[in-house]
Amino acid sequence: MENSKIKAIRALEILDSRGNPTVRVFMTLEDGTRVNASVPSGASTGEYEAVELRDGDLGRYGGKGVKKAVQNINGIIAPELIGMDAVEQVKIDRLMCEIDGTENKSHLGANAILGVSMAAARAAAQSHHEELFRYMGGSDARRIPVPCMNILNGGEHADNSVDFQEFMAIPHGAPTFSEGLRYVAETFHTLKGMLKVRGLATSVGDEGGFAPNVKSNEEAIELIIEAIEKSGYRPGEDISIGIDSAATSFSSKKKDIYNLFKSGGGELSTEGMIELIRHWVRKYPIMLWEDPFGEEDWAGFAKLTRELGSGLEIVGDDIFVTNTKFIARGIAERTANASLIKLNQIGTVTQTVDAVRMCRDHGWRSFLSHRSGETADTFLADFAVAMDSGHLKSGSASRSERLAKYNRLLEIEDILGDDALYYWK
Ligand code: 2PG
Ligand code: MG
Repeated sequence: MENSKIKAIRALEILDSRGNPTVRVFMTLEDGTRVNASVPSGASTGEYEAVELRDGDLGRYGGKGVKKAVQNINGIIAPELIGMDAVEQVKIDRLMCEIDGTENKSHLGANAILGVSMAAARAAAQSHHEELFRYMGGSDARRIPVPCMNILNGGEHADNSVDFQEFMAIPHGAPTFSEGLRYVAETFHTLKGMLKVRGLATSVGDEGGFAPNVKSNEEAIELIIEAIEKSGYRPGEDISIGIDSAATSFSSKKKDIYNLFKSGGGELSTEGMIELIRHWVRKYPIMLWEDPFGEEDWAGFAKLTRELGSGLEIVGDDIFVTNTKFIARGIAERTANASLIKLNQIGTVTQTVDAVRMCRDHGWRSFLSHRSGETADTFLADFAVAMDSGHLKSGSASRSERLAKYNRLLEIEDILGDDALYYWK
């Protein structure tokens, strides 16, 4: 019989894919199981996300050090958790929230709490000789999410002329995950060739997508559609488009004014933005739109959902921050029809599962997501299969921290063999 009691927890300050400090947690169980888990970090963050504790010591990493979070794990969390069974995820997570004592985890830091929470899940799975996706999702966890590949980056993730943060290629028409991944990776390579021919930059943004200085946001989507066709795929049937405007990053809170300053596109009201989206959705094969409005523009979200929600997945990221309090309001007010799900926005595995469950219970989809600052940790891939979310985003077909998750999904597909499922809805 495995003894999955926690024997030791130790944290370390490491660097993420942007070279900024983040937290890695090592956990050892009584039966000798030893795992680690690393915490991601966002750039276009929502105001109400759980707090990522940073040292603020300008003498180290420009204030971005996480020594305090590490110390909170080693000095406060570890002594409380040692002796608990790693399978008791809900108890472990609840206890950490109680010790923290704040609503937004600002005392211990969501980066400290989440690292331990993820490590506990991974340790419990390993101790019980289970794959992580099966340990968390049960024996029927077998749907591999459609990879929404962010092949063109803008917004706060790239120094270019594109306002919208992410342009995703979604291979919903592929027969399997591995074929879908191939469809969009090939499209990524085709796009690179097209950019070269046009004399545009082929350097990549934070999530591994290209970041060219195109003339308008519209040119970005047209390039992608051309790349899909040139790769031998049918836009709208094999591959469709998803957009994350990350509109909070170019909105003025009070006035609901959107300033497309990167492209020089001028200012748009909420109504003007709806008009743009309506026009794009009519013209292009767009199936998903994340954060079309800023986090304060609940009315804009609801209006768009009323108008286009039957045929378009409208995803709230900054507005819901993976928090059941905001998702519940969104469900009551019909703000959207899906929520983005990011573990570090809320800060524990249990609360993230709660957010997914709330979505499922009300007919909403949950869209599992990495952060723009990542590590090689592949927890997200297993988690997405366990949550049966049907789709996930983990950046582009470049940068190893992005591909690590897609590669883990290839492994899971291989483990499942003929039992693996792959479909959009
Ligand atoms: C987003 C994410 C991930 P960030 O806005 O959806 O793509 O970006 O991690 O910077 O918040
Ligand atoms: Mg987003």
